[in-house]
Amino acid sequence: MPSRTDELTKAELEQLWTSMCVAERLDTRIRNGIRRGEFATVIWPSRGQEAVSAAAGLALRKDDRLVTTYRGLHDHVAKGVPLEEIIGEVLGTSVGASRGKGGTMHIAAPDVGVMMTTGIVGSGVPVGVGLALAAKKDGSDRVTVVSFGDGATNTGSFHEGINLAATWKLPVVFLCQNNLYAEMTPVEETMAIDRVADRANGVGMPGVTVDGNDPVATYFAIRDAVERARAGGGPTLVEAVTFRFEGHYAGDSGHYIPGPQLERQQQLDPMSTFPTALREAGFTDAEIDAVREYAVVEVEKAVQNAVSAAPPSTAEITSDVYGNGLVVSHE
Ligand SMILES: Cc1ncc(C[n+]2csc(CCOP(=O)(O)OP(=O)(O)O)c2C)c(N)n1
Ligand SMILES: [Mg+2]
Repeated sequence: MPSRTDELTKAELEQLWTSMCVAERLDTRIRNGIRRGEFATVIWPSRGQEAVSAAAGLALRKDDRLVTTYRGLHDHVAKGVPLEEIIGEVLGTSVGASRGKGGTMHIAAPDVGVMMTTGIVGSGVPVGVGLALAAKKDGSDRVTVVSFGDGATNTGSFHEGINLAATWKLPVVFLCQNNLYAEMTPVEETMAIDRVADRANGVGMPGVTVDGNDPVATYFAIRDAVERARAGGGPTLVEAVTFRFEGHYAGDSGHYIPGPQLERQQQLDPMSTFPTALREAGFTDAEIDAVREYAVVEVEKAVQNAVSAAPPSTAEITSDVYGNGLVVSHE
């Protein structure tokens, strides 16, 4: 049960719940559309991880930056990418955030701070470190959050990136969404430590583990790390422990997830537990349901617009692919 709910305003709690509901609906609606043959695409479901992304969204300013992964549709929602641009990109149409040329794995929306989505596990870490270095050199107080999975913390780019960020005290928060699996492999088969957050010790920065199914606790963990980074205190590794209820990709049945683990995790599903906390905070059932209905309506509107949008024009095949010869110098 969220413990610090009373420290948030009603509007903040509503923002968390709205972000969670929209992310959950978006993920479910796209999976349903694929299954029914309504459209063909691929997604890596974020079902179960909605509390983590909602918390990050609440903790960040619009001009703060986010780097995420293929399993990042919930992160895109939380950072404010318009739904039509997300679905448009997932369906490869001209209304997509990357004008339909990137697909699910390559959603970028710089206007709201989403600088990169990547399919290369661990590769977001050095990119996020570079964005943080740029902010520091520009004298900006912008913070960068890099979101990635537990498996990514086994890569060299993760260790190299966090070491550099800690050494140079860069304004970046490393957000590990530990969903207990990397593809089909459970986390205990890929690392000998209990807490991913302990990996921060080796490079001299704080590491915290938080219940990623509790959006309020996760919000405070990320907010503290963001404040520290903004104030010049350097990076933090935040490990949010959560669960991925679906398979690795839409279409993977997840048959390798043991039944008892699934049942135990279902008791902790944030989409079921957070409403209890909201009721205790004074929300009525009607208010809670209205947000769910809002999510259904908004997602459906965006799906219909994206489905009827044109594919990218061939004239655009090289636009946004090559640079304009622009040289950015940081003297
Ligand atoms: C460098 C690299 N190695 C391997 C892969 C294949 N791969 C795709 S997803 C994945 C699992 C990553 O797990 P995790 O970091 O926990 O993220 P999650 O999918 O659970 O969100 C792997 C190994 C890849 N995309 N990139
Ligand atoms: Mg994982």
